[in-house]
Amino acid sequence: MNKQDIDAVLARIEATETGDGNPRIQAVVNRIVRDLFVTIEDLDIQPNEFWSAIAYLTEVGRNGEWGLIAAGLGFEHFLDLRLDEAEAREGVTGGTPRTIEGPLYVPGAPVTIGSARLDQDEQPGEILFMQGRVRGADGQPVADALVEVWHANHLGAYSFFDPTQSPFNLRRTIRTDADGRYRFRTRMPVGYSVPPGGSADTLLGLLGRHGTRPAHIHFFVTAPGHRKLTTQINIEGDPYLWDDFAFATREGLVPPVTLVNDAATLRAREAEAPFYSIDFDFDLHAARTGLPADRVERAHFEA
Ligand code: MBD
Ligand code: FE
Repeated sequence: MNKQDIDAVLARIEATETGDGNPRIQAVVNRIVRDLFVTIEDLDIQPNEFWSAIAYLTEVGRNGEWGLIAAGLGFEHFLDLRLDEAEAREGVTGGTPRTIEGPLYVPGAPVTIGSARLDQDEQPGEILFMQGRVRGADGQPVADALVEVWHANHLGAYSFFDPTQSPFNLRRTIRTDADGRYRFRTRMPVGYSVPPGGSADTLLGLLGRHGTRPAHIHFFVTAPGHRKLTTQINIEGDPYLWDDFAFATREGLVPPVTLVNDAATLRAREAEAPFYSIDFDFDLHAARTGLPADRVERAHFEA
């Protein structure tokens, strides 16, 4: 079909809208429909292809993999880049880089002050201690900040989604102490891969891509008067470090990992074996009006 004929059918469809609709939704939906009509025309999409796409979208809705696909197709990273740009336009630069939340956060983890032990289950994996400070834009430590942390186990599996782990294993909320410090003991995570045979796996396979993330630890850092930080750190040396299917690795989020094996420190930390240690500070921006929303509302799986 030529462009005028496509414009004519789109105009007929849009003309059925009354003033009662939501203008934002009208603008967004009409734009997406237009872009898809043009895609169907340009790529000569056949009816069988269209209906197989509908069946696929239906299946993804049923099996809850939209979050994986949003990450895997790069949408979630793209939204981060747009937030970075919007902040930079307002003069907000520097600080700890943001990176994607991902689909595996579960609200309601136990809260502790200053420190936490995340490996509540008996589980293998190298012991890891991670510690540091939350700081404000002025460089001063922030007391009473909330550091929400969640990550996968030695098999790349997250509690809640993996029913063999107890609820909230490897998930905690730590309130920083008077010096703005947090620390936790956990087990070294291993990279996550999308569920084999699932919708995300099928799609990525058809794209000739893998569905694996490098080992990482997620954080939300919140404190009154500061912008919420959503970020992750990656474990250096992971073969997928710069080949993340979700595009979340960023400069500044790959801290050095040191191995601690002197007997006195092991005893002091009550560690049964040599452990890894990561020092990492979170540098927040000051909250103020005129900046894009930092608290992203999205549906979560609920424990
Ligand atoms: C994850 O653990 C994750 O962080 C993302 C973004 C996608 C899938 C699994
Ligand atoms: Fe993750």
